[in-house]
Amino acid sequence: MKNSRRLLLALALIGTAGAAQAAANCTVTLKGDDAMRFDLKEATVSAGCANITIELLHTGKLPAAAMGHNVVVSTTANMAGVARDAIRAGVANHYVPAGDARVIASTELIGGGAKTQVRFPGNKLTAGGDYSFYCTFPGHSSIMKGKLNVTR
Ligand SMILES: [Cu+2]
Repeated sequence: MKNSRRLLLALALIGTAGAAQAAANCTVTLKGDDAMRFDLKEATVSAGCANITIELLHTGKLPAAAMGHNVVVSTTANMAGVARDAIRAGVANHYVPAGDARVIASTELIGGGAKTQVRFPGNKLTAGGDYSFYCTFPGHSSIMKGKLNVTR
């Protein structure tokens, strides 16, 4: 009787651990506004996700030409270089350098009231790596950026 109770407790603990693992985060929702801010400074996703979805909602009213936002994901080390080259890529390319291997994922550029999303395989990220998400509209990445934590 005592043993079976212990077994049940052990099973319950295993069940809890399993639930924690199953809570892999595969979706991030970011809001950008007319004050050039993202609502999150940090987000967490799992490299084990078949696909990771990053949603961007522009909660402002200004048009994309004046206050456009996108979300780009790269290693933090590559952020400054990508943001610099993004300006040359221009608005026609959503301020994302075309075919740039440093860009792990990127959304289109949107204006106030719009929303967009990008989906990419979780295995493009490495658990524990140093990644950032940011907006590459000229001048925005110095403020519109956050840390993307990656778990297994
Ligand atoms: Cu922006």
